[in-house]
Amino acid sequence: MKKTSFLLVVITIMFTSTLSSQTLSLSSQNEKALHAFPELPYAYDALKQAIDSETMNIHYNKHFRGYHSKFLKAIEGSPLEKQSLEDIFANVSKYPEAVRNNAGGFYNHAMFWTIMSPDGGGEPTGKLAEAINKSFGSFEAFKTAFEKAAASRFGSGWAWLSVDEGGKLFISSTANQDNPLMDVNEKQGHPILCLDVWEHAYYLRYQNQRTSYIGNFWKVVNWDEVANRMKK
Ligand code: MN3
Repeated sequence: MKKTSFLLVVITIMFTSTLSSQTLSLSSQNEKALHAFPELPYAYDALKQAIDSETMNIHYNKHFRGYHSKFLKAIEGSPLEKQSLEDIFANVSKYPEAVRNNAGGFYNHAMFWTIMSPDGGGEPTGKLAEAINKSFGSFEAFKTAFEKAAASRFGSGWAWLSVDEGGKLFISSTANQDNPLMDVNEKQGHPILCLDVWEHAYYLRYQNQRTSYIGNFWKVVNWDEVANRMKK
């Protein structure tokens, strides 16, 4: 009798734990499909030519993770849970402020990590170089215009290089966590390069020297990824 009830308890525990691990793997699979939290594609100190390890760690683990979890909370139980970020941005003016801020914060940072690389820097080549020359005259002229957009953004925001409807490149800057995909912009486009100019992105190392941070950014730009984004 004692043996039988012991066996029952063991079987029940095994069954319950199998069930809950199945539920767990199912929900993490769903999360993988849409709005999953991406891994940082390099070590925290990998971009030290431009960004110090401590800033990268705090930026990724605190700020970025915060936007992601607040975004999930803001869309919880709404139809937006099944929409891509691009679709959400196309109508973002209709949604609560928390969706705009946190969907933006999630998308912008996820993109920012990928357009930088420890093997980055130098100059773009091929079709991207051609497109930059066509739109801005030269790579140097493009850099100057992008730096101006990044440096002159008052308060917190981002600088962008995007492709417009006609396939032409343009530079813009947005406030807070807005981005060029949002319907709140006068001119919308698909972003292919971005730079975070919030103080949290550079203050530990550069303090008030935003222009030094912008200057060092060019040393880590992943032009291959920017070119990939232009193709899409
Ligand atoms: Mn940031």
